[in-house]
Amino acid sequence: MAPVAPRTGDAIFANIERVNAELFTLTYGAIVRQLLTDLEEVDEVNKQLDQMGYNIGIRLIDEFLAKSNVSRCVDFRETADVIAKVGFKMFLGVTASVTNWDAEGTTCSIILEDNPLVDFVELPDNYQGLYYCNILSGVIRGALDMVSMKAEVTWLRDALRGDDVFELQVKLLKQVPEEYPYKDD
Ligand code: MYR
Repeated sequence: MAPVAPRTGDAIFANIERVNAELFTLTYGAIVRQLLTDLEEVDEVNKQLDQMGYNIGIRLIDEFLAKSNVSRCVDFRETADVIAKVGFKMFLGVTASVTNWDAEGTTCSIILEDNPLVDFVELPDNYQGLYYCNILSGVIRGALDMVSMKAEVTWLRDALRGDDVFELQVKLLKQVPEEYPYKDD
C-alpha cells in the first residue's frame, strides 16, 4: 500500500478555507434560489438582496474597523481604495480595483474580476434581470452609511449577464460631518 503523505498545517488550512468558501458560495446560492421561489418577481429579489446586504453592512463595519486597523480615510478616494483592497479581501478573499473617477472625486467604479459568489452559477434566461450579487452593493451602502457617507451603489457590469467583469459604481451622495458628542469645556 502506498504510504500516506502527512499533510502540513498549511495544506489543511488551505483545504478548510476552500471548503468554507464553497459552503459560503453554495449557501448564498440557496438563499437567492429561495427568494426567487418566495418572491417570484426578479425586481423584488434584487431589492431584498440589497436590503439584506445593507443590514449586513451596518453590522460588518465594526468588525471591519476592529480587524483591519485602518485609520480614518482622508477622502472618498481613500475610502474606495480601502473597500476594494482591504474590505473585499477580508470578507470575500479577493481584491478589487478602483477606476473611472469623476472630476469631483465622488463617483468611481469598483471592478471585480474574481467573484467567489458566482462560482458554479449560471443564470437561466428567465432570470436575466436578476442582479445576483446585489447583496454586495447593499453591504457597501450599509457600511458607508455607518461611517457617515450616504452612497448610491449600482451595478454597471455583471459577468453573469455576459460582461467581462463585475463593475459597481459607487456614488457619494452626502458626507455627514461627524460631531464629537461631548463638549470640552
Ligand atoms: C473611515 O472610517 O474613514 C474608513 C472607512 C472604511 C470603510 C470601509 C467599508 C468596508 C466595506 C467592506 C465591503 C466588503 C464587501 C464584500
